[in-house]
Amino acid sequence: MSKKPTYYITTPIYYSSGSFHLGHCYTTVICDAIARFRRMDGYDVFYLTGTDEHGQKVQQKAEAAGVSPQQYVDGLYDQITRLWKALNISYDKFIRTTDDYHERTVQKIYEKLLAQGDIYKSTYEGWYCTPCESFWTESQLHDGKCPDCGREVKLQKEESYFFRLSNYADRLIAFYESHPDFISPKSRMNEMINNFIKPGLKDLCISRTTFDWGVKLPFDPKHVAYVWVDALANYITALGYLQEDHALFDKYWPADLHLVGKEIVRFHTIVWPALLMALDLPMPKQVYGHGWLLFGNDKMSKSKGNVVDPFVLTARYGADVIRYFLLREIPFGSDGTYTNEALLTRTNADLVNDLGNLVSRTTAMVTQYFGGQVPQLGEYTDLDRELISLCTETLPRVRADMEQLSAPDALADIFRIVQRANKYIDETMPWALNKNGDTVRLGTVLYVLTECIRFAATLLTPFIPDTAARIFDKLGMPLPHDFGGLADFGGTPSGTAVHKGDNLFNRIDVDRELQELDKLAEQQAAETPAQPQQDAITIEDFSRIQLRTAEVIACEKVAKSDKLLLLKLRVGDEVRQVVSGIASCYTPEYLVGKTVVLVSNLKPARIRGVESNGMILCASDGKQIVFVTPEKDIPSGTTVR
Ligand code: ME8
Repeated sequence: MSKKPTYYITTPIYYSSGSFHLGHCYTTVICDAIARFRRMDGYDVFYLTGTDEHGQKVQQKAEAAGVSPQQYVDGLYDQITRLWKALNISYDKFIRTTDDYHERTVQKIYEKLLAQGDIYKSTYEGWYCTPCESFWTESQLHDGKCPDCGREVKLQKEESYFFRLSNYADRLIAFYESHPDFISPKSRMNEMINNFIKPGLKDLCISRTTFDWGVKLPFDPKHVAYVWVDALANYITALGYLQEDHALFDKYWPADLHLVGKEIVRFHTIVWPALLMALDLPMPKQVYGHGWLLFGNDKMSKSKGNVVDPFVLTARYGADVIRYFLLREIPFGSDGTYTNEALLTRTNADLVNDLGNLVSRTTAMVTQYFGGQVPQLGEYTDLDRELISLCTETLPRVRADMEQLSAPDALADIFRIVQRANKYIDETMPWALNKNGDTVRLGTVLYVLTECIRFAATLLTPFIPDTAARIFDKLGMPLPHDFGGLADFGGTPSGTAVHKGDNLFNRIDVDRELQELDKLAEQQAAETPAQPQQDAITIEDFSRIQLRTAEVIACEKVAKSDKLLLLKLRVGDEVRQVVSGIASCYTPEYLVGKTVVLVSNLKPARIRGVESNGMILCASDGKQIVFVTPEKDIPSGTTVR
């Protein structure tokens, strides 16, 4: 027997920094359908997914939740693995970037890059987007914000290690040119070359010192690995690269497909190949950047509060309804919109009407007219032959669609069998054949229909595996593990015992269900605790601000200003002068003798030429300003926290 060709497919590893929404399921469900299709089509498949558990964002979220980063990522790991189970995801391996073997290998990779001169130490100065864990230069920002997600960026200056990415620009372009399918769809290749490589590739900052939730660099442990290098390495560490047991690496690397969302194509087609070149490893065959699942006009995203909960949807409708929608409705490579209505309408049209009806009508007629046994086959007519050709031509079509990774086209092709078979029932009118006692023709018609269902269900197995299994159960046949049974029309033995059983899918009353879903969403919103703000500060951040009580011992107006007062404050043993913009609400006389709260470690500043050494805390609603004061007497200079 010849050895099976290998096929290594990966999803990105998911950030462990929030809960998961339907958009997150998109990449994983598509990869799952591709992986299942390839397995049935004779490949030895390795499907990898996992979680991206390090980084500043995770550390901040854990602090905000009052748990350790490890506890935090354990919780999210638990959540995502439950989600993949609910969606029937058939991954071969799940990697966590906190796994020991991964961390050790990332350290070895850094050591190797350092030893060969691909890494050097310098100072990073530039802009950082924490939610995207991305570095940007001033000129790359859009209106001062992150060009990827539009959120605030922070100016960072820190000692860092750099990867000599700039050395790889020419080799990258040459590689893209000689491998035109490497970046897909094609438009994304031009985007990479024109927007990122041609303007000049800068060396990449690949270590951080301002937090410690990451892989420590073995040669300088106050640095942790940049989370994107740590994350990208998962594709090879999971296979045993630089480890004692590297059999999987030898067998499966290079990857056949890294399927990723379009916003992270840049990391996968510039940083990742450059790192692989530095490590002298073969390039992955393809990086495909798919579009987004939109909710209204926005990318579905937890931070934008438009989350559709996949746990709720899978529990309510089952994995296959959600899988089918994601695989069929969103044109591959482009963005697609999610609405509850689109989900329900698509389910009713394709799964309830087309597929469900074909199976229930056929099994009901076999039961009614032939006591539940697949009848004998008579002579085929031209009409039968048309349907038979459609069935036998569909596997090559679906194979070609899946070569292009297009599940929507593959499903459209498979459903052509289903739709044509439903029409065939109307054309052949088995009930009339029964009435006329034409048992031979009736038997042939029902045999042809049973075979059509077998063909469609076999081809649907990678996409909606539970439904396919239920159909085969009704047909009294084992679920096929490959497409071998599609070589010939006529594979079903006559006499096979069929049973109708429950409907595959029940018709959904769309209006009523939409109301139910709205109610559920309201309930969920009421139960969901307010999300920590995007730019939430840590307790350490807060502790850098020194607040102290202070007594106003003198106060006067600042010359030529209607707004400013100059206050003299006693802060413990010290006297300070502070300028405050509260003249519209307070007279100097009123303030003398009052206790205020002072930000005592604010950098001194000159306001209208007058030195101000601190700031007093006030609340303002836009109309009035009131200063903050302790509820009871307390000595001046007391710490406030
Ligand atoms: O990017 N529509 O992780 P992630 C479609 N940790 N796909 C979506 C989506 C949406 N609305 N929202 C998210 C990361 N995704 C990194 C990857 S890999 C070395 C490191 C997709 O959890 C997104 O495009 O933010 C990506 O493919 C996947 O979910 C994980 O995103």
